[in-house]
Amino acid sequence: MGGEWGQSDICPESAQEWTIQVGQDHLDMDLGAITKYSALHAKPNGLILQYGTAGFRTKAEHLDHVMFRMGLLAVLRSKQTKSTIGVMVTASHNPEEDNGVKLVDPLGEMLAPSWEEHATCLANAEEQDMQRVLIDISEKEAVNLQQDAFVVIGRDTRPSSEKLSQSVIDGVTVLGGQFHDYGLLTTPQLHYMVYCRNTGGRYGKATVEGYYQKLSKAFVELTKQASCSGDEYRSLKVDCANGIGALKLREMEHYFSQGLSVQLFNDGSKGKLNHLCGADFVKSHQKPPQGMEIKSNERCCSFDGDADRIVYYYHDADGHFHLIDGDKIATLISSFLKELLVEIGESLNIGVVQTAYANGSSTRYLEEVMKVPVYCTKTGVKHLHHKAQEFDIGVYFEANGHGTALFSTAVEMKIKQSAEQLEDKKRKAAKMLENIIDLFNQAAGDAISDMLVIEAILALKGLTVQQWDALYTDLPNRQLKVQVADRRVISTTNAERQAVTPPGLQEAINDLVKKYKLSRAFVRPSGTEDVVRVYAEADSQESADHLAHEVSLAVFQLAGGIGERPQPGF
Ligand code: NG1
Ligand code: ZN
Repeated sequence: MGGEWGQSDICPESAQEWTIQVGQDHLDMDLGAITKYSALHAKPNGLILQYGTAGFRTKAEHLDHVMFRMGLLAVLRSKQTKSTIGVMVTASHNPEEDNGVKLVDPLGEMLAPSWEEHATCLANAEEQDMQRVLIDISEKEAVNLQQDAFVVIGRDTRPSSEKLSQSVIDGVTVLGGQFHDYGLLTTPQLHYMVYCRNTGGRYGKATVEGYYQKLSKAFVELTKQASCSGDEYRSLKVDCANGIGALKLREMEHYFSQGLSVQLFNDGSKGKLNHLCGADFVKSHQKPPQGMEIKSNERCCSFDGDADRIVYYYHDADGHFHLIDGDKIATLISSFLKELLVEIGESLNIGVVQTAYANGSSTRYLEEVMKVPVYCTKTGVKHLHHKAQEFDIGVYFEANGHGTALFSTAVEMKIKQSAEQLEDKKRKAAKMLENIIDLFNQAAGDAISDMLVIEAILALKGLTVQQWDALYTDLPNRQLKVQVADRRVISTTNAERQAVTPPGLQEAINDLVKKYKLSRAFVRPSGTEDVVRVYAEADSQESADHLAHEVSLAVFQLAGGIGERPQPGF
């Protein structure tokens, strides 16, 4: 989320209200050392940041104090949960000058909401109040300060990341926490490490080597069973957004090369991170990245800057660009899983989780053709992840390509048994499912893991990228941003599909939507940028564009727009 300079209303307690209630326990915090080190990572006066959809994100030069303090917080969280906690230094698809940080909870999940609030309070406390906030958090959360703490740290390839991760380490160390610095990692690799460490190695080995081996073994096993394995279709062009994905894919490629050959583009050797390339650029501009030459019908994909998102695309014979986004990825995956379950003869409950940004055609296809129940949650993977945990098999994807599949422990056990006990075709299908389960990163959406899952499914089903794309046709859509004085004036309900405030906005949107066929539109304040996002879809691109523009005008008028009025045309 963009940095704002002003008063925080998130932690309203004034310094005076913090009566000195330092209990015996807090003598275990070396307050003198904390003060001394904190001064070396001093907070710029008045800077207010919020732990948003994906942690803190802003210009790298404003983040030193936040990193130090997140090191402190990770130690408290680790002591409280008696588990390893992760800290990832990245700003994903944001420009190279930005950076960010997020904490990873014990099972590789996003930080619990109550701790997000603590993170915001701690990051925003002025220097003189910092200690008291720290003490308050440990009291509220009943942290046993004598408990050991262990924190693992990863970072992306931004020029600012190395120094910032050192500030995290300073925070961890000053509170007496132990740590392991993995150095350069993709975000999902760090989630994987945390998950492995907290499940006694059952999920996998907590090393990059362990990650490569686990995924590659599953992938090679799967592709061995594909009839067209090894032919010309088993090659893929990958745009790595000039980010960490390039480094890690290069390290990993020889592990899986017998099943797939990858050609890397935007590998960071010249271009700027996320600049005119990467999954976010391709999805939002609906065009190929720079620096990649695409021949017709070649299968291509793009990662984002920290390799937790992936989108596919190709050029058809007429040179038209076709994007295959997270919705179509979820459709491919869930239909394959459903087929395997039918083959094995298991009736497990499988659900797909989307957000309001999912294309209406994908939802219709999943519900009406595939007969898979679809659920909609608020934007942000933590919401999707939690919902997906409710099913035996939960597949979740944001339209932007962030997602994975989750399998309950009972399902994993059942499938393992089936793979041993069943015979012939059923056994083969169960083995396949066993490998697919291993191939998914169940801790977080993961571009490398998702890429291998998709490649395996396409190979096993003998599908070309065009056949995959033809499952359904996306409804034309448009996403826009509107600048307003305070985006918090917009509040929403029904998984962000309806605006509750400001008064009159939802009525205005309803009236506009009525003017177009197959149309839908909604607005919500972004959790990562200081803007209001507008989404519209309709039966033609022209209609979607018009509707999005008209809704932007309504937002501008009713929600305190600033700067220039939204103009038509894109
Ligand atoms: P915001 O800025 O809250 O819309 C964006 C993405 C989310 C999610 C987060 C975290 C869209 C419309 N929004 O959130 O899906 O990925 O960033 O990276 O794509
Ligand atoms: Zn990302």
